[in-house]
Amino acid sequence: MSSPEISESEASARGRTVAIVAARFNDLIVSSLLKGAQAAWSAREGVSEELLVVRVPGAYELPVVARQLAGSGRYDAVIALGCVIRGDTPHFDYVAGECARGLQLAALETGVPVIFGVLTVETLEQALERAALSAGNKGGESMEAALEMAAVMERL
Ligand code: INI
Repeated sequence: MSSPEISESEASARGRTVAIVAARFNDLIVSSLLKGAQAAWSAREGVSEELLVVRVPGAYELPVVARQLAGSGRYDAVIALGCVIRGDTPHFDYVAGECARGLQLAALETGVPVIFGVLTVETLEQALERAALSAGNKGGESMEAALEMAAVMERL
């Protein structure tokens, strides 16, 4: 077996298929994460496929769709994008916790990487920082993680 270590530059998008599931809750933030992910995809050498983007009401609904996409056999990786802000909700822990748990389960059950592109923050300001289109956009980072994980899984 060749080394499973993948350098970032090796993780090209050539021949890859990636699906994104994105929450509509906190849409100002999530739309920006989506743009970051789409920009990172388009910037990669070798892109040929269209990205599939599915929208759902909130972060709590991300796992069921991620599980369906991951289990379809059509995608090398699935990215879940959302934003849960503690200040907004007394049920932060349930929404954020179940979302994270469900996304990990979707990955473990299917063997398809499911990337956790969900911001879990205290304030809107913290969310805006991580959704900025300039640098450190969590959506863009999620796309990079998705392509790296697709390459890692292919080698194992
Ligand atoms: N969904 C989010 O994505 N982020 C939040 O901050 C949030 N808050 O604040 O409650 C939120 N709630 C909705 C939840 O994800 C479900 O859509 C809803 O409970 C219906 O199941």
